[in-house]
Amino acid sequence: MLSRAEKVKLSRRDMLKLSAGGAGLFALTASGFAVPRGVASGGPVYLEAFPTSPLITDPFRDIPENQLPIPQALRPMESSVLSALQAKGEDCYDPHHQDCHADPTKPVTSGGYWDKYTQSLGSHQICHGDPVPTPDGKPFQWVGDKPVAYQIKLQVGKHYFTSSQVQPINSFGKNIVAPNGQGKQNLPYSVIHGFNGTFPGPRINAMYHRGSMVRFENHLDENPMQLDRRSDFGAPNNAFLTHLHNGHTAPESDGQPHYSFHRFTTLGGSDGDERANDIEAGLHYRAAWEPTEWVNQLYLGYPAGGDDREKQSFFWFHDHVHGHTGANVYKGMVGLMPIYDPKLDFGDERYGLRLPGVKKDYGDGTFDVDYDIPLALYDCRLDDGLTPHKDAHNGNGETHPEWWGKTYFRHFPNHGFVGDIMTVNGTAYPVMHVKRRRYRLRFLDASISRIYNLQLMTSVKGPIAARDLGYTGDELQGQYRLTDGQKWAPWHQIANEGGLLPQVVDRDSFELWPAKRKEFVVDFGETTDKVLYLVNTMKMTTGRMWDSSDSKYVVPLMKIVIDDGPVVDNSAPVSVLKKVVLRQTPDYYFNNQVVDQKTAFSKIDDKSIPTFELQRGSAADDPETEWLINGLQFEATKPMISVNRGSGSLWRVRNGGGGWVHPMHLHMEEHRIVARNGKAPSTGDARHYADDSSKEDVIALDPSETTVISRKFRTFTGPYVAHCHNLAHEDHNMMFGWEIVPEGAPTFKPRA
Ligand SMILES: [Cu+2]
Repeated sequence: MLSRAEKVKLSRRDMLKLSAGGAGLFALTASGFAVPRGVASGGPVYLEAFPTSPLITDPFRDIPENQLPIPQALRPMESSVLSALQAKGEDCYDPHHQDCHADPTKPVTSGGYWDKYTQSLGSHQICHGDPVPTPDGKPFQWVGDKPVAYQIKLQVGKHYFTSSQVQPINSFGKNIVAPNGQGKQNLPYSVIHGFNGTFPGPRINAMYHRGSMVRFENHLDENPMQLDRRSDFGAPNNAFLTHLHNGHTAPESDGQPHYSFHRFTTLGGSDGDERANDIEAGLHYRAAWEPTEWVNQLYLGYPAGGDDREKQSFFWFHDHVHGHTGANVYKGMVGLMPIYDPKLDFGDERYGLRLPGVKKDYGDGTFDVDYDIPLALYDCRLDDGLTPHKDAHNGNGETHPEWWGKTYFRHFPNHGFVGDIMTVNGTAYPVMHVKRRRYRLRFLDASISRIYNLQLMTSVKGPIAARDLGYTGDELQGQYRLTDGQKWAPWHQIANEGGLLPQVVDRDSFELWPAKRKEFVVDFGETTDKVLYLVNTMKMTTGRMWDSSDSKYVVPLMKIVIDDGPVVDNSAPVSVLKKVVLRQTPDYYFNNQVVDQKTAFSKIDDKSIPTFELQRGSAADDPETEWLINGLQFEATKPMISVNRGSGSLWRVRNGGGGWVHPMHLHMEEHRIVARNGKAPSTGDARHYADDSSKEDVIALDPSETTVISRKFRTFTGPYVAHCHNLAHEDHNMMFGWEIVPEGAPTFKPRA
């Protein structure tokens, strides 16, 4: 077996040299590609050089091949598939047979995991239909006697980011020829590892009170289309670990490396095989589902406490293999899961809150909703064949001309990873046709590091290539600019990632940080314009944080064409919606007591509150560690904090450094912001106000910012994680494990 050091190809010293590259200050070499300053002058050819993607020559073309893809609802597993699985002894509905490592005849009732959490590894701790708590003590109303069962295969697939031709350019923006000797040409496919082989993956439209059982299967050892799948990023063992971000989900269905460490090592009663040894030696990517393996993940559709006030609205599911989360997500492991509510928000604009949406019900537990559109943002870089490949896991500084035009990735521990092509639902510069009526737009930032500031604009001149405006280097990011954009601000925000807001909040523009979601009602009947552009105005040339503001940085992401003609719109007019309480406000907790906002706020300096500080730093025993929390790297064997099931408290989460921002994500239950830099949300930073007024699962942490949040830990026991969702930070250990133990069991807090 290779040693740990041999498997990690880049040493700590290499990392420090990398860091010397600084804040993405690139110089341009004679050959036309960018390298860090200080390197171009003759030092060793190093590392953090990015390719310049070829220019997409016909963006925003209004042709069928360039329409915005809108994922449609995944339908249930075929009954023949289900019966075949049952015949093999792999019944999705067997609560004790959750994965390919479980033995249905022997639910484990001993061992370290059982002793600590009183749960069996490989079993579902709560099933659809089980008695679960509700606020009034009445039985929780499950819909149907079983969850809807889905099958999702992790598959190799091909993906085209555009149907347009592309022109190879260098970082000066000048035309060059590709390594194949051709200039303008079609873009080749990029190989993805996707849910059912697509990017973005399938959309599951879920409904509260009805569970979804998703059987994820790893088929990444198969290549039926015989694609050229050589590349150098993604988990090296082709593993997946799917996390439903941020379902109220038991650890065994949560898809994260704290649980999976237990699942795949001896602590949980495994067999001490080579895989367990690898994981204990630090190869955490082996604690995930490898080819031929499968797992049934159960998403209950049960809000925390059975409480309507805890219902959320827009999940997404993505990969979480430790050390390779960024690479695997970038390689395509992204799926969308709006969750509706049979009481007020069930996808039918005639009833309940009357949010925009016309439902097509398939009668099998699945449905589609027109005028309710998910928009997943994702940025990428395409190989120029000239830029050397080398990062923390792969490459030796060689170039790959044969990979020209395909996705290029670096683990890039210093900053993060930003692309120069920005896509919506996997397509660069698409067109979306809409009618003059109200829509529900659900935004998701599925990027590794990029933060967006989004607006709608009109433009007479239309998009102009950044290079034609004289921009070079990092200023080429986004490829196009609007030079005469006029803002149209129709954003009526109704939800964030924590679910519906208490009330509609009007926005001029809005920031979207990695993994965050924001939902809006937009009324295209309020404008007489025919064409609008969705634009990004946040310049962010490295993964650290945004650059200083630049009013000329207006990058069009998507063209919206408003079609005239008769419309039917039964959704509530915005003026009506504004008078409605969308959501009853959930509680705050201090010392396991429900408290009001004022009391919670009065406790923000209390010494009993645990503090989690996000820091830059290294660790002697892991050359990949670039980030720490409370001085520690992620350690799957030692949770940083232990809490009792049913408890609730304040946590303090702080950005310990001035040079970076961190989207800090906490699994399991959403939190509420009690204070941001010592101020209550209503008096705090207006940029974050709408999120801070409700629940959320990602804290947007500005440089050196301190937040105090209110959390509760209901329903399940077991190991969870919290981590930065700049996936380059997460993959380099800005994560901590935490656990929920049964009521009355001993707990601990992080060291002061
Ligand atoms: Cu971070």
